Amino acid sequence: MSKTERIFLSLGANLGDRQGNLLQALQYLSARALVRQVSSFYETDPVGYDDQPRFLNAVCEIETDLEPRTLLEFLLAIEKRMGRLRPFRNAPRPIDIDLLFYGDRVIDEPDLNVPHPRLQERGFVLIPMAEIAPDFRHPVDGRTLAELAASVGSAGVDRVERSLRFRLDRDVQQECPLVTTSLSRVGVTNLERIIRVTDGGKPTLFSAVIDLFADLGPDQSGVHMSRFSDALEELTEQLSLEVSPDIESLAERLALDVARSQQTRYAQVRIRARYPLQRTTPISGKAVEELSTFVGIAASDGRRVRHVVGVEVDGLTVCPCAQDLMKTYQRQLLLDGGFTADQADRVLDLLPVASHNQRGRGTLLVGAEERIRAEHLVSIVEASMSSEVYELLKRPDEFFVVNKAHRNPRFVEDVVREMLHNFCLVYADLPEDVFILARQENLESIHRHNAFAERQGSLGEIRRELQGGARASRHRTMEEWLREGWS
Ligand code: PH2
Ligand code: MG
Ligand code: MG
Repeated sequence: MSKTERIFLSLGANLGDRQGNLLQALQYLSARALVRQVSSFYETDPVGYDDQPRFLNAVCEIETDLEPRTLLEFLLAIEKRMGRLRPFRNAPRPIDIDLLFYGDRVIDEPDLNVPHPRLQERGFVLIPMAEIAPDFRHPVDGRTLAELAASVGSAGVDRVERSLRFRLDRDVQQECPLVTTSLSRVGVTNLERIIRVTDGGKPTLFSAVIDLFADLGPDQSGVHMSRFSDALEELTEQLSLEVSPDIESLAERLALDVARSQQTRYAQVRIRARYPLQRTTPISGKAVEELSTFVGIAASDGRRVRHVVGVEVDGLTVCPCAQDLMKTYQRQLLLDGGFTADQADRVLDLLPVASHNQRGRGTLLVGAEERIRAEHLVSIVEASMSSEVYELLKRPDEFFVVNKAHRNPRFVEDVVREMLHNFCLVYADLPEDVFILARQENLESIHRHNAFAERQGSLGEIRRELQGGARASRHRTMEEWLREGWS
C-alpha cells in the first residue's frame, strides 16, 4: 500500500447489540489496521430485502499494509469471529464489513469488486462516507462523495447519538449521605497527562501527574463524578491542544474549571511535571540536560483563584554529626602520631573529614501574587544542601561535588533553614504575606528510615524570626494561604 491510498470500509449491523457490534468490529480492525476516522452512526432502512430490522451503519477510513485480497480475508475473518452466519443472501447479520475504496484502484475479480459496485445507490454508505471524506473522488464515476451523497439524499438514513441504553432516573451522588459530615477534599489523584508549556518560545511537552479535588457539603453524598469526568474529558482534549505559559497557570485554569463544574465552594488542583533544565557541570563545563520536578497547586471557589508554585529537587547532604565523630577520632590519631594539639587542630581545619552522606529531596513551594519562576527556585534548593548533584560527572566534577559537600555538612533542619534564609535573601522585595513551604527529606544512608524537616509560614513570620525576633506564634499553612482571599 502506498501511504497516499485512502481506504474506506462500510460497517453495518441489524442483529443483536448493533452499536456494540460496530464498536467491536472497529476494535478488531484496529488489531491489524490504523483506524483513521469513523463516521457517526446512522440508523437506516434496510435496502434490497425489506423484511428485516433496521440497520446501524457507519463508514471508517483505515490505513493498512494489507493488500485488497488479504484485507478482504481479514474482514471476513472478523465477521466470522463475530458470529456471522450466511444462511441466505442479504440475511440479517450481527456485522457486515465491506471494502468500499482502496485508493483509486479498480478491481474486478471473483468476490472482490472495488470500488464497491452498489455504493452509488446506497444512502447508508454515501451519507456516512461524505461525512468523513466529502472530497474523495469515486475513481470510476468521477464525482466526489459529497456530490454522490447529495444525489441520493438522506431519506431513511438517520444520524443517531451513540448511547448506552439505560435510564438514569436517579443520581446517587446527589442523595443525602447517611453520615452527614462535610468533606474537605474529594476527587481523583494520579491522573497522567501530557501537558504543553511554552516559555515564551515554542511549546514543550511534559509528562504530568494531576490531582483534582472538590470539597463536599454535609448533605451531598458524593462529588458529581459525571461532571467530574465531563470536566476531565474536556480537560484531556484541551490539555493536548492548549499551551500554558507555566504549570501554575494551568493549575489555576483547572481549579476554576473544577470549581465551576462541581459548583463547589472549594476546588484544588495539584500538578507535578518533570522539567528538563539545561546545566553545565561545575569543572568540565559540559552542557547537560537534567530533570527536576515542578509543582503547581491552585485553589478556587469558582470566581477567584490562587496558586502556589514550586519545585522538588534532589541534592547531596553530608551528616555533620558523623563528621564530628570522625574529627574527634582523627584528632586522637594525630596526637598518638606525635603531633601537638595545636598542630592536630590546624591539620583538621585544613582537611575535609569523612562522614556519611546521602541523596536528599528538597521541596520549596511559594504562594505569591508576583510571578515566581520555578527554575529559580531550583537553584535556591540546590544551594541549600551540602552540594547539588549532576547526572553526569567527569572525574574533576566528581571531586568538586564530594569536596563541596564535605565542607558544607548539613542536617535536614539546616537545609530547610538554608532554604528559608536563601529565599528571603533572593526575594527581599516580596511582601510579607507571601507564603513559603520548605521541606527536606533525606534517604539516610546509615539508616533504613528517612530524616525529615519542614517549615510552612508567611514571609513576614519568617523574616521576623531571621532578624532575631521571637518565635512566630503560629505557622501559616498552605491550605490557609490558598483559601485566603475568599473564605
Ligand atoms: N446491507 C446490505 C443490504 N441492505 N441496508 C442497510 N440499510 N444497511 C446495510 O448495511 C445493508 C442494507 C448488504 O450488505
Ligand atoms: Mg454489505
Ligand atoms: Mg459484505
